[in-house]
Amino acid sequence: MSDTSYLPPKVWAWKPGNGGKFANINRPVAGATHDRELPRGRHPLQLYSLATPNGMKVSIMLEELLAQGHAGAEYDAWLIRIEEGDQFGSGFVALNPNSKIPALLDQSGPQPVRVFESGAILHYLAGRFGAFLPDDPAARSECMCWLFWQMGSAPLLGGGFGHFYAYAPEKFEYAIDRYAMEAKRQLDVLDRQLATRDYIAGDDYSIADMAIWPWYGQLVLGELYEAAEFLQVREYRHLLRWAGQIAARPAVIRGRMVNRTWGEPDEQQPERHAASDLDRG
Ligand SMILES: N[C@@H](CCC(=O)N[C@@H](CS)C(=O)NCC(=O)O)C(=O)O
Repeated sequence: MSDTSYLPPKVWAWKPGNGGKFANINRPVAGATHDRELPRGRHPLQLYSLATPNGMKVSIMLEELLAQGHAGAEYDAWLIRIEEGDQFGSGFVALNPNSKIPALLDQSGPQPVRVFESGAILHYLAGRFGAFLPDDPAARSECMCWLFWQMGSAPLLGGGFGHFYAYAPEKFEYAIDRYAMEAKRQLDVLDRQLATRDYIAGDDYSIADMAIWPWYGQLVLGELYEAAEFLQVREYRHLLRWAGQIAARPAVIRGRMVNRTWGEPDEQQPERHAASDLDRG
């Protein structure tokens, strides 16, 4: 233990800007900070997002649906710049009171339907188009188990390991150890699962793969937190096989570009309003 251990005061008080990455957007209260309506396009589905792992789950799903021929999945993708606080605008908060991307508005019916939480959005779209979620009750339940597994597990990977390994203002051995252990345990869970099946929930590609790949697939491919060597991801060979297969899917390549504002210029598509926006000839 360090000799400068923190002794919590009787009552916690907010110290704005504690130095960590994203410190400027974190607040201990919810709700809108400013009035701002969201733009709306002409397509049935309006996506408000950013190409983080949680955000790209939905653009990947929409591109997969379009690739399967579901023309009703056409969408406008609008950029929400979370580092600039767009998620606290009144229009966004009306779609997602939790102020986090991604959020979806389905304006195809008589009343618009809002959906927030990436897992709920994947489930909503799978139900609406009858795709990427098995009909058979046992297979469907298996798929939902893994979807919920991702929603419960990834905060320990992102908010725990990723935060303390990559973003915190100082390196704390206790925190990095604790979350590296959990991250490796989760990678082993997935690796064992993928040793006996092609995809996470069985023989077919599903919304469980779309939820899990942006976190764990990108991590083992060395595209998250620059932690591939630290976590010795090459140990997880079944997971690596699956990660590479998913990364090569044309809809995944397209979906990852949507609402992206960093990386190589031809990988970025800050807004998407037509399929042709993602053509890279
Ligand atoms: N459980 C949520 C998590 C969404 C989430 O954490 N989004 C982050 C970006 S990956 C965000 O919008 N952060 C902005 C903020 O915290 O203010 C989901 O899966 O949709």
